[in-house]
Amino acid sequence: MLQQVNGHSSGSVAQNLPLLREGLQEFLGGDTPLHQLDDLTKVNPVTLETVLRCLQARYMADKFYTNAGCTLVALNPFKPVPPLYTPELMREYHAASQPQKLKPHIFTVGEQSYRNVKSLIEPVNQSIVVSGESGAGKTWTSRCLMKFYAVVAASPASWESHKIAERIEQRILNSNPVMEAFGNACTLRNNNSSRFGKFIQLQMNSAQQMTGAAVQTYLLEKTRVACQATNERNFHIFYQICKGASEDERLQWHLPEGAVFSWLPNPEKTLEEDCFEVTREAMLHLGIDTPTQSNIFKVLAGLLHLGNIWFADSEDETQPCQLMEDAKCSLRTSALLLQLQEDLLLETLRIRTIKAGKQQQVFRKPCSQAECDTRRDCLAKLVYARLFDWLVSVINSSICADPDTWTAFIGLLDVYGFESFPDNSLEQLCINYANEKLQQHFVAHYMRAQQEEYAVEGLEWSFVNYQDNQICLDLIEGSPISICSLINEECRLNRPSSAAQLQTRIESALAGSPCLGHNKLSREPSFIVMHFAGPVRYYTAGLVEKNKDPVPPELTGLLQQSHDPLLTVLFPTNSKEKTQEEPSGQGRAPALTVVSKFKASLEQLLQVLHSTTPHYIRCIKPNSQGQAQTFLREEVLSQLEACGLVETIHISAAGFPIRISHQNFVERYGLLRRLHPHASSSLYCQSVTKRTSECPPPAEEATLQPLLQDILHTLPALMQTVTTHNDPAEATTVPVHCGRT
Ligand code: AOV
Ligand code: MG
Repeated sequence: MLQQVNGHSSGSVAQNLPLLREGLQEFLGGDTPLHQLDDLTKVNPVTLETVLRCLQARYMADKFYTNAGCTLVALNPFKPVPPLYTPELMREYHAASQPQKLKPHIFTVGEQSYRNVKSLIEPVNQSIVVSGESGAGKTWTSRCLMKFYAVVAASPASWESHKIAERIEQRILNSNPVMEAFGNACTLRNNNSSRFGKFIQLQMNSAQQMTGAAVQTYLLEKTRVACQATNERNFHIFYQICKGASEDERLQWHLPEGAVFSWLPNPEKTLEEDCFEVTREAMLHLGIDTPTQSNIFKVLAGLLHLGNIWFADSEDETQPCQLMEDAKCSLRTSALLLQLQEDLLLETLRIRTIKAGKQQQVFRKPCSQAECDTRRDCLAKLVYARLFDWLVSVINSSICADPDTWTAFIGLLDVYGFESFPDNSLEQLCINYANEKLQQHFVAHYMRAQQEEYAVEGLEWSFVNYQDNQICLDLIEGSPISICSLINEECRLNRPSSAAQLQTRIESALAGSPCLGHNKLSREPSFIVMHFAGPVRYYTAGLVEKNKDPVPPELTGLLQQSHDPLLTVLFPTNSKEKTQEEPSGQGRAPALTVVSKFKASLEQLLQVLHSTTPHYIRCIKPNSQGQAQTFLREEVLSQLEACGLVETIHISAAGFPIRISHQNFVERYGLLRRLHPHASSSLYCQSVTKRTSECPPPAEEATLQPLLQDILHTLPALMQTVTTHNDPAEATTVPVHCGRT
């Protein structure tokens, strides 16, 4: 049971300590101009309109970061703001006795997480969840946070003993350009859109130095290798090799100037992400030497040539499709670059082998032109996805520290943001599903859990209503029937089913869900999900096939016969791996579908997040054109609504945002007891005072001053109320009221 202590008695502490009064005044704010209000809990009254006005005023005054209670709002400047990210500024936040008193910044969140790792008795893992829609600035933010830790958590010894290139922090930073070159692409929403999810654990030793890192990635959008939407591009790396290769390399990789590749749309678009040199340099630092790099780029060039192989339907169904005349050269070059036998490559692309009967007799069946195209695309996706995973494992082996050298981690989560395109398919369903899960983590952790705790502990509290996205998640992933279960069932039954049938099935089985939108005016079979961030129409054509993601065993078999050193590593010949990874030969139902694998990996991620102390950064996109100094109210408004920012501010303003464990509280502030009766009455609840055995002996007056300053630092609004549990065995937190009432 919690006991709430009236905070009025704490006035005497303020009399004794001018510092405390100053802190209180600042906390209460005043007639501050809107753009100078750096905490949205100080906006009065807190409504969507006032919050929007404040953010707009700040954006126009080049103030891109604003506190919003437990979260930090980050507006995308869409222009370089170098002074915001200098190492000097990083050090300033790091050295500050009270970083939260400096201007709101991602470095405050970074520093807070960093201090949390050490300040508690047991090292506690931290996570920083960066969210926001596509193009809002998540990847930028997590990159800056990594730079922050590379500066503030660098081990001093290594500066002397190693060259820059070998330093662990530098290697960790170098993982970014490599992973972005291979995993990011230009989309309609963002020129540098992450097409995979990433959770990086920055590993800290007991001296709070970063000793290593481990990257976990989630579902790369591999379909992009062979299929790009209008006005979008393939992964950056393909453009980098085509634009940045030397004369010699062009010869080696068969990439003459001006060569046209069907899998390389919009090459004329020049992006800063096209810089090949940066990728190569970073790969070198990660231990991927020049010959290995050349091998990788040669294989990628092989894929580009593969994409230029086209077939024409054969007039005689018993005969294989014809290779188009101008594709012959592409076939030869592709086979050469991938070190495959040309005729075997051709045969595998256009002839299916089926094992049937008791004796498992092998039948050969010519594929239709459409099937040949699918097999070609599948081959490219297979190679690219394995290459990406391999790169991640190489990066991990280069940056991961020995388990016994670190004690806690700070996790940075940067996944693909919510997206809605004219055409949405399984990729968008997975991406938006991931975003729903993260939103739910926030809702569950903050909105719900916090208020429920107040109720359980008997605190006076008027419940703040919030939008719970559980209903939407039930629609997507719930059991027994949900969108995922229906798509999976189609895969399991392995029956011919049209896009229209799938639409009907989803709409009839899930008609009761308020999150299934009314599907009118659809040009093709589709269904609409009302996501927390807005409605999205998903087209059902190809959904089941994408979910099955079938890999004909002949394709893996073909790649296993390659003489290329890299492909030999990516496609080893041991059969164990084959049965694990390719359960989905043609005609067979897959053991694990894309959606079910994704769901399992998301659940794992959330388990990790739940085991950490989370911090939230909400990235907001001020306009969808990516223009600086442009704040489109409507667009920002919908993002604020979607993430429930106003509700978050209400809960933060009225709630107890600062929580420290009971034990830690006693250890830290125990010696104030007795010595300072007023302080003790305000800082302490009776339960602590009663438990004399836990309290350190009383301190001298001299010790008290720094201690009170520490309190000021940790609990800027302790003037109000301090409560704690009577039974510390049962209770673990000491919520500190930080409100203004
Ligand atoms: P995202 O990660 O949230 O989208 P990014 O981090 O890639 O978005 O940001 C998009 C672009 O906005 C960047 O390429 C920069 O040009 C610009 N930008 C973002 N933050 C800043 C900043 N603090 N200062 C200057 N420019 C910035 V996606 O990956 O699409 O969900 O899947
Ligand atoms: Mg990104």
